[in-house]
Amino acid sequence: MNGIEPHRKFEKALEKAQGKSLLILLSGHPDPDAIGSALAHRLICEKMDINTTIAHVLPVSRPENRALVKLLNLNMKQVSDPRELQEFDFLSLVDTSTSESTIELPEKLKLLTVVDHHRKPAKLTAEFSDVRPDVGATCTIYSEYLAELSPFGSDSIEDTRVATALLFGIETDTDDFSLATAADFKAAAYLKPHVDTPLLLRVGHRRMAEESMTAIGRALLDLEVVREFAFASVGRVSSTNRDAIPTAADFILRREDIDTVVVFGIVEDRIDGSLRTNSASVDPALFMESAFGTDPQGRPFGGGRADKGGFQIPLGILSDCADSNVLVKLARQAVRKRLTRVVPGLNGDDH
Ligand SMILES: [Mn+2]
Repeated sequence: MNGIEPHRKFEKALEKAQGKSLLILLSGHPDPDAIGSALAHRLICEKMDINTTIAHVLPVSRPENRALVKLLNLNMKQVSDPRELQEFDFLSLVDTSTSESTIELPEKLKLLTVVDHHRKPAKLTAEFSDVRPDVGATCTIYSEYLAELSPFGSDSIEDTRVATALLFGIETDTDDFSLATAADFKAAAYLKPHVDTPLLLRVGHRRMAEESMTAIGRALLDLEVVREFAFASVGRVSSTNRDAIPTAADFILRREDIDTVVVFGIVEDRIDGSLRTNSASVDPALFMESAFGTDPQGRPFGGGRADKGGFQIPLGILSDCADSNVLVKLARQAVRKRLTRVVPGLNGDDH
């Protein structure tokens, strides 16, 4: 790294928030990488006399993520009303560079820091940003910051909590280290002596809600395959079990003749989908944008990184449709139609 090291610039940017209040707003459904990063961010802020709150709009949806929150006794605030954000002066984003789209942010809230490992957006207006698409997890970057700015002590409960969450974040974002880079392993080695291993084992024991398993069953029945591409609808799922969608996508991708899969469902008032690929020629972000385009504000409906992506499309007035079966069918037709733009051979009729 040229010039001043990133952790020093990060610290310098945070100095602006000293004595003020800072919001870490997680995007989407908080995942372990975002949660671990947020905890590390808060730990650094607290030592700098910055009053810090971790908040999220959408619920923590996967059972293992709920277990993480519960077992580590994490204090995160779920917000739904923009007025709840009025008290904050500064905003920090972790594991994303775009702020949560389902809530309107107060104008005076200033974006102070962005630390992420997804692809950098064209425009980024944060005071400080450290975006490294070449590392497996944002928790890896925060582990480096912590090692420099707030090294772990030997018997602090808070340090154990943060180290455990960070390691779980790296573990989940790198598919149990199979996608981990040298930087991720280095961070994991730093964290390991401070981790509560029995707790990590309990959290990592992945359980699935009944509703999710049923939804995955529906996706398998709905599966449509065109050469190496597959897509399927899980139908309607509650926002608590929204992760049935990526879980189904991960599962279907294991089929040996498929290299790219899109699974979607209806969650509350939107179509919510996941893409998974192990094809060298599919770029998830490009795939999403070519298929689904952008919203009226010019923001893409979907985004992605190397091997995965997601999209959310509001249903608008269609969400008033009382007949869930009709709605699921309409959504399937609409998504399928869009996919024909990027999947040659997916013409013909819906089944
Ligand atoms: Mn991540």
